[in-house]
Amino acid sequence: MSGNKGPFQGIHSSEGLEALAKEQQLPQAGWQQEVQRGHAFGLEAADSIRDRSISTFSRGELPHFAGINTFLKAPYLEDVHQVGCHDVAVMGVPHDSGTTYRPGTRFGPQGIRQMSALYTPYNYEMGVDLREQITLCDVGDIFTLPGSNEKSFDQISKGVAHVFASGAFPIILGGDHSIGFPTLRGICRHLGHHKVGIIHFDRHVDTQETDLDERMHTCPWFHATNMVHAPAHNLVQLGIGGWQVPRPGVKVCRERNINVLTVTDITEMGLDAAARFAVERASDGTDCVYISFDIDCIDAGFVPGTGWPEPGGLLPREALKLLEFVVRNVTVCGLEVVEVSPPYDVSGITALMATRVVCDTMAHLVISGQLPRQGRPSWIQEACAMDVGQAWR
Ligand SMILES: [Mn+2]
Repeated sequence: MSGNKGPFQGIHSSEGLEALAKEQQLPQAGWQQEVQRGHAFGLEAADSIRDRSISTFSRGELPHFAGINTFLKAPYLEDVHQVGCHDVAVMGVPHDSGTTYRPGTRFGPQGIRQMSALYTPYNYEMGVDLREQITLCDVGDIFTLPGSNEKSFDQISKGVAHVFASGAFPIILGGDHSIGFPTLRGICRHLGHHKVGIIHFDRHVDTQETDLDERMHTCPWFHATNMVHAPAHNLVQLGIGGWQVPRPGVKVCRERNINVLTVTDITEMGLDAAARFAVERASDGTDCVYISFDIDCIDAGFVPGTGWPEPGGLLPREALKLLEFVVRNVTVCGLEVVEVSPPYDVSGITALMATRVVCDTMAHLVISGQLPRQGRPSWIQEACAMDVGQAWR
């Protein structure tokens, strides 16, 4: 508790007051670098402008409505060979050929980037300033092929493997949920003998072998948990329920001892207990945990821009608190946020929610000391093992 004698002393929560003090401790070097970059690349402002931090061409966060929309206005990294020089790399996977009902998630990465322009890199309660505390880049999108899930999967695995092996923390913006299998396959290629658990936020189990005779967005965890690196008993599913859970997938969850928590389970256990359960199961015998966040785990009223909206999901505050408890208490190796479909969105609120999930995760990684990384984690192997999944057709 700070010694702040603000007007609400003794009335409102200590978090609000503590945040006032935390902000003062944050450096400003990242901001100063951004100003210098603006001047170097975008010219100093016209003579009439008194604030000399402004440049002629917008080259950073400001103004929020201007500029080229990378994620959070992070520098666009055109040369992916340089990705290892960054703590975090955001990449888009504009793939929706695994969709079985409402399409449009191929526009998800651009929709999320656009809404992310609304955010500053600073969070009040957490006292985190991402610009000051980590280096972030946007490597752009994977070159997916809408005519073929399987060829797109190969592209996705290769791209994710490259970023993961570089030591940069991978954040993947989907895309439909079919990408869950190839993203994790990319990570598994560089795990050596190490193992990965999966914490999966969703209304749907996504565990059936095929849907409409192909590997669709209802199928990623059947195939992911066939990989030796990703045991099924380390898969935890949070928020499952409703009228869109296919019975073949339920059978697989039963047969493979997958951990399924409904929304009622989570709210009755309490968010911290549910997160503790998820962390324990996902990390039991594994070296790191992958987080797959399907935006439809949240009640459909908050996320209309998605492929299979389902009422009765988590409230945004519940989902964010669960995410906080999970990320701060487990070794995280990557994050994907999937199923944002801008054509079905309203005022960009679904994309905004996805932005929030990504930014909150980065902040929790900073607070828990996982970012910036002090050297390459031991579970990342330089050698690439292509043969990690079972043969498919
Ligand atoms: Mn879903």
